Amino acid sequence: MPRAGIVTVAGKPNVGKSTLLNRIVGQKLSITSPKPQSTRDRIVGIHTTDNAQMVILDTPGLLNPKYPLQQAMRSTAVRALDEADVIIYLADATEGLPPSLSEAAELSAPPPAPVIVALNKSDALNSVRREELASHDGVVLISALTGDGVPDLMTRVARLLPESPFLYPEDEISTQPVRFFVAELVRETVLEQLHDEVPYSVAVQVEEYREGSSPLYIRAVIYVERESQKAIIVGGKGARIKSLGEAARKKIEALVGEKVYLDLWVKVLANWRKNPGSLSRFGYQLATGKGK
Ligand SMILES: Nc1nc2c(ncn2[C@@H]2O[C@H](COP(=O)(O)OP(=O)(O)OP(=O)(O)O)[C@@H](O)[C@H]2O)c(=O)[nH]1
Ligand SMILES: [Mg+2]
Repeated sequence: MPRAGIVTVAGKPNVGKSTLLNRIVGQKLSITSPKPQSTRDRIVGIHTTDNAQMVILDTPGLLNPKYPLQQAMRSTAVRALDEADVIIYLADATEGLPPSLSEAAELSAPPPAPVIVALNKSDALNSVRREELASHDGVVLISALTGDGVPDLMTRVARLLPESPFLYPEDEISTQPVRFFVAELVRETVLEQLHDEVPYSVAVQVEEYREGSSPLYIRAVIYVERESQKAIIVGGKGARIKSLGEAARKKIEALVGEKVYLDLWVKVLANWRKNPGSLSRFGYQLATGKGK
């Protein structure tokens, strides 16, 4: 009997969860950034081998929420922990041994699935420190960036999966639609090119995706919270939005494997991060009361 199940990757912001998902799936699905809080949704990546299928859930970094968008991010991460068959608790090796997942995430009850503690960014350690950390029982040292230690982690995860037929066709790599990933790539580009509060005030929606057109026509809207942010995104003589559009278009072309015409717009949706209606419009789900 093969093994199959849900593997949730959770941990503090910026520890490399999305980089790990991309490494396991072998394709850039989840956006990554040196800035924390880049992932806001649950990102699904599917990894299938001869005898195991892992449905990997990348999650927003666990933090203490300060406003409704962060509450939605936290409850998304907590729900993904509840759904897991196996949990990879990822931490930054350069910060030493982490507190337990329950402690770090301030969970009201321990997570229901077995937890593997993986310390990432081992490439940034000196050899003495690396050996010292590797000597701790129950800790797997990895580098999502170089791939070091990832096969060993995968073997340990596979052993903990329940016996089950595969849940998805073997060649499936995600359950999310391409337009979701397109919007995320635009947001990643904003994280790369803009700083301070602006990227955090940005949400992106694909409003038109003209299947069959050549080049593939995609209209996407960058939503910001204030007029002043809109002015920054547009830039002098439209220079910034042009450069955002060019960089995002290249990433989208790599994803869809064809030429793309990216029609990029900027709109203001005042204080959307605090507004439940706006959050649900962007697909960010606030807590249902459970698991908070
Ligand atoms: N040196 C090193 N850097 C890494 C490694 N893995 C990830 N990073 C870097 O760490 C930063 C954060 O990576 P992400 O994958 O976006 O982290 P995350 O945990 O998904 O972050 P959030 O979604 O914001 O919670 C990026 O700059 C990555 O390139 C690693 O193994 N080694
Ligand atoms: Mg992430």
